[in-house]
Amino acid sequence: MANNRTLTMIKPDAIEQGNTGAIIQKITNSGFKIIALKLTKLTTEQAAEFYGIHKGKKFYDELIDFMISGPIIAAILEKKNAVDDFRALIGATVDPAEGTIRNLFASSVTQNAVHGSDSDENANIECAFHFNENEIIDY
Ligand code: DGI
Repeated sequence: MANNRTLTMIKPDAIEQGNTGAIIQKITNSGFKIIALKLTKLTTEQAAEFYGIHKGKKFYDELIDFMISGPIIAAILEKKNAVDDFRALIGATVDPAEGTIRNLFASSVTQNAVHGSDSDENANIECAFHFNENEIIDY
């Protein structure tokens, strides 16, 4: 059965450019319920753990430098079929479709405004990475 939770991060570029409100509005208007939310700043170690799968790739250093360059907003979103529906809302890593959050707000392939979990398994891991159970609100 598909998970009903996904993890998003509003990335440093989007916060710096003042796009946080517009992005959250698109997320909630698309039927996602925010059940956990925090402003935080990743350490190098945290960014390296979160993106460990990409270690060694040519874009890795740029990715880590970017993700620690300013604060991020992490959130857990709830919706039926959350992972796939949120990936559709944010758009692809490269050439995101017209009207998607990345199409509207990304500055480059790396500086792409938002993260969305890519599988139910990773959603569970990433939600636990950013939030304790007592930070998740049932309402
Ligand atoms: O799940 P995504 O965020 O869409 O993509 P991912 O998990 O494969 O990669 C994590 C981030 O790394 C992605 O949001 C942007 C960056 N990235 C991925 N592939 C490339 C890349 N950056 C550059 N410059 N070139 C890439 O091919």
